[in-house]
Amino acid sequence: MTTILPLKGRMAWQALEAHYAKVQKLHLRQFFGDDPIRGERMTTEAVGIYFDYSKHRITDETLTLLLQLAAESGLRSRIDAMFRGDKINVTEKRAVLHVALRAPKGQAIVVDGEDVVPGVHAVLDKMADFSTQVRNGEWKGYTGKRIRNIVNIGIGGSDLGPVMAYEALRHYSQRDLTFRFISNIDGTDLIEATHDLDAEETLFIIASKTFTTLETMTNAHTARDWLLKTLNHPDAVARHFVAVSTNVEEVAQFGIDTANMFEFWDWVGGRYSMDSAIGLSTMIAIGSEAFRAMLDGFHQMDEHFRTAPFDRNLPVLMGLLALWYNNFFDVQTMAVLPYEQYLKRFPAYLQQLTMESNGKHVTRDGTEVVYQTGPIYWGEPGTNGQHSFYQLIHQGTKLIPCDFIGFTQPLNPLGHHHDLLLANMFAQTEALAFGKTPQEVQAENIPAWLVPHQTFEGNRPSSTILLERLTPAALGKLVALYEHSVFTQGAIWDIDSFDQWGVELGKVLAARIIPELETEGKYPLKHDSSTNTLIRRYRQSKFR
Ligand code: G6Q
Repeated sequence: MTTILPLKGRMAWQALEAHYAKVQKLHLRQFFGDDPIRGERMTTEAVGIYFDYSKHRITDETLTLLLQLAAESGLRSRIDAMFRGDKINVTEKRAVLHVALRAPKGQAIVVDGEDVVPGVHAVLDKMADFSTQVRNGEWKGYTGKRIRNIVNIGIGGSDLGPVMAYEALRHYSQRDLTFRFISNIDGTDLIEATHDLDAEETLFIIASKTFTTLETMTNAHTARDWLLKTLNHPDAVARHFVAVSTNVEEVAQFGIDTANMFEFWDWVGGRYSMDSAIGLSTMIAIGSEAFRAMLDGFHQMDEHFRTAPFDRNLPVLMGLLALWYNNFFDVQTMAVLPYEQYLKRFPAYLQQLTMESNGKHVTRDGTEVVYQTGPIYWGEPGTNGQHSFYQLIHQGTKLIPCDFIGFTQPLNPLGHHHDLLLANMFAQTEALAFGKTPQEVQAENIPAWLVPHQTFEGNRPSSTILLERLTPAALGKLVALYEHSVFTQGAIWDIDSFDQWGVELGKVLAARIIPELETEGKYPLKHDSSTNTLIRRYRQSKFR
């Protein structure tokens, strides 16, 4: 076994530092001027995704060094360890096997002596059976009416994936079914999601890996009360509630028939679970065949990540580029800009995937890191963003690398809308890279005092990720692309990308304050003076 040095001790890291000093000021105008085929050369294509990374502030040498860093960081063996089912989530002592969720029948992945793939397919079959019954109206509510409304109750990983996938694949969804998602403990979420629904036609999916999460369980109990107010009999619960969980006891305790529980496993992290039973609402929306097509898309990207040489490996290249800016240019944030309205929730989904995974301050053995880890991800669909925050990306003082995501074929062809959409996307990548020089502005007869305002320095990097059509398979490929890019970065930083102690903390923090808000003032307050005063103010208003 080769020893892996701490990040800053790796030869490639040191070479990259020296290299950065040489190339940091070079301009994309010069790169493209010197190499007329850069825009063809610095691209790669795999599993139907065309990835153009030519508009990045890199030279061939940068890439060579980044790839060398990946090699010196043991990325290959880390990938193999994940796919083999090793317990690479070290702080929770768990395997990390979202890739098993999309492994085809017949492939074997062994965890603790057991091949997990047959279990995955058994749950998929059960989901398919249930989804079909809901979709074709065979699954009836307690009073015999067919189900028309599906409400997913879950939060974090048990919400963001289902919401994003539903929105992304809405084009393929069964239109006579209504889908709603409740996540927030704020009662408004539940009230607004249910106010116009008929309880007799409503099915709740309680999606919670642990089945103990405060928000989800509170919402689930309130939803049960809401249902029973109309249906008036405890037996109704079994017809109107199903569960997605790893916790059989709690599910049964709630009153859900465990025959209607869809299982998953502790080796599936919440933010990596949209392709597990957590995707039940997605499957009901688009049908089991389309869901399996999505899984196949995920699997194609998994295989690409596992087998492609790093210099043509999309997630590896993407991860290395993110690291280049994060660790050498000191970039703080990355924008994800889908030119596809159906992907409107994709940036929000990616925020959890990227930031919960790589927002870590110690390495796997607990040593404080001496370099930056996960950048902040954010974004909005184009062209909307162009009319707001793009100003800062073009002319602000911060460097923000962008991922532009587009599809050559529209799902809803309408006049020349799609040409206009993609023209905008391409134009943005061009303007960001090349800018507009003072001479170019002057040539337009702009008064001298306005020239600095209308000058664009350019040299703002972006990737362009182009696919043909937003199909279920394409969505699977895109999500897996980001999952493995996150993995690549985390492996090089030597952090545990699969735990989330910051989130666990949030789950217990409020517990102490809850009773203090629910009693009328006598409870002794032992917080700091700010928190005590806030609590008193709340109580005064509540018990006035
Ligand atoms: C994901 C996180 C977190 C989790 C939610 C919901 O990786 O762990 O977002 O998904 O806190 O947890 P439950 O599914 O257990 O309710």
